[in-house]
Amino acid sequence: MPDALANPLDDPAADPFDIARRAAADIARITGVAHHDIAVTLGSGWGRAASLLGDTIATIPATEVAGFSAPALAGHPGTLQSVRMPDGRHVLVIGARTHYYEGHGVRRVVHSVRTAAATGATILVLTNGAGGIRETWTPGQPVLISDHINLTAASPLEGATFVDLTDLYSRRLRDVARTVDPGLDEGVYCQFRGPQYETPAEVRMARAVGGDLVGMSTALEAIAAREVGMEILGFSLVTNLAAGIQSTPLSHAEVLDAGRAAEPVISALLANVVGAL
Ligand code: 8IG
Repeated sequence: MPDALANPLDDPAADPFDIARRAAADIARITGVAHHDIAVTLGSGWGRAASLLGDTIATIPATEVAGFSAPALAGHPGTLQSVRMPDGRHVLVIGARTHYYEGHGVRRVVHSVRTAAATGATILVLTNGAGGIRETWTPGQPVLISDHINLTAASPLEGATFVDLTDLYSRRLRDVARTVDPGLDEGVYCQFRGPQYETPAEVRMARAVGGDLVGMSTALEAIAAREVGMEILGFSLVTNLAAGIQSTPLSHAEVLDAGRAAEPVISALLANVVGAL
């Protein structure tokens, strides 16, 4: 007998794009908004952007939408929000990220991206909290993602799906972001599986191979977004310097504190950038 609490994505025979279309239909029905133009995934520290984007039409618990699950992490609200911007465009704000380290598989990790595409969104803005490798960066600083290195050894693509990842983090959208804040620096994001933070040796490795930021999200989501043809903008909030770059041990509390302190500034930045896209 099927378990009513089971996630349909956990059935290996299910088509994840079918479930994404069902999720989009759930969102349209519950919000009353038939089409979204832009999707924004909110990571640690970015949570207050939604209310600055425009009028919230509806906030729905992610658990009411096909394929989504309850949040695993305190500080992540587990909601989807439909926001109407002053120019009339609709933004789907995703506050319900599933991380690869949760161990539920890549289909669940990228379900919000596929759902956003199925609602009509053609632009995806991915935000996260990350460790900074460059010594000139300080906690609380937002950085544009210019490219990524996927160190998870996983992929959201199934079968012989050969997807080009050139200019994955759109140069055009990064240029738009810099019209809002010309001081924005950019760097290469390395996704590790986590949930442990890196060893100092792993951070030196990440730096040696061209990484500037270390985190546990975003790269797999960006790959899935490219597969469905979305244009991608990525932002990291440097919440801590990566292990060994800073002299003190990393703590989740420190990460949350840095996020809270930076939140008003970076949320306003994000809202202004999305308004300009
Ligand atoms: I916030 O230093 C945050 N997320 N992998 N390393 C990794 N993820 C992070 C870090 C970090 N800080």
